Amino acid sequence: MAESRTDHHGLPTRDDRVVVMGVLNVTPDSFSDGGRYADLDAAVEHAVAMVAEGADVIDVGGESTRPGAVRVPAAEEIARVIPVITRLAAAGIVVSVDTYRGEVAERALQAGARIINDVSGGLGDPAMAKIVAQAGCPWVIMHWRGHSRRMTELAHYDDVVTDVLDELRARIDDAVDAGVQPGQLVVDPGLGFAKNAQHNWRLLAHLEVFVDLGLPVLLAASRKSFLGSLLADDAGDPRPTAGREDGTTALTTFGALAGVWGVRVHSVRPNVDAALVAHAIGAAR
Ligand code: PMM
Repeated sequence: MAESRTDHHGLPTRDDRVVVMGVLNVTPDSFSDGGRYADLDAAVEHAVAMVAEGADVIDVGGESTRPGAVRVPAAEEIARVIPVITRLAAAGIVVSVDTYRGEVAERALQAGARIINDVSGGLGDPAMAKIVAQAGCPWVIMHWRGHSRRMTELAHYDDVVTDVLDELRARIDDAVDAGVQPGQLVVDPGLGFAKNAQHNWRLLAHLEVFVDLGLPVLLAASRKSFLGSLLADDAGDPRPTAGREDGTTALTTFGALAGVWGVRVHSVRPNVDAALVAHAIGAAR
């Protein structure tokens, strides 16, 4: 089986499929796996299991970003993520840290994280861009309009595709102005962040405009609520997170065929399979 290799900034890529990033939320309140991996050994065990299933990166997050979530203090976020990152890095696992705090990013890099996954695209902390420029590491910049507490009220667009694209371009320009090399950047349209279900579907339908930016694109649709709404039962109740796996896998196939670099998912094995299927079709064209 092919292995992932890293480019000179440390971003993994593969010849046989898109990169699969396994989600490891070490928070008591994340929407789909919150609370289950708060214990250090259990978190490490789960990460190792995801790597065994084919995850190329483990994305460690210590603060929930679900709509309405309340922020945790930086010290608490650090206390949650650093011990896990230290253990995973020591085991040779490629770790990204899901944070928009520069201080947390810096500590995570010292502990062995190789990628910064910043859902605020640099807007959450003015210190972040300089830290990334200094470190030379890959930086996922996601489209973001504000903290979780108020993101529903920020979900207004003239045209969601062009607005998100323009706002992402501005984030790229800001990053480059701060000394970050374009080759360090990965872009993410930010499904579910200040977006309603219709916005998410429109972004997915036009994924190629993000791929055309010429930077790697990360797609993070796994178990999100727009899937729950689509797959609602006859009474209109959304499908619970555990039942959104097949929908997630369908989007991985779609995203891989649309040319994304990677997918961020909770359940690794089915998405690795989907990524291989998509690659086989692409390669046969
Ligand atoms: N979504 C969540 C967390 N981190 N990171 C990126 N780059 N893109 C996302 O869409 C994203 C993210 C929220 O989902 P979770 O609670 O399952 O981690």
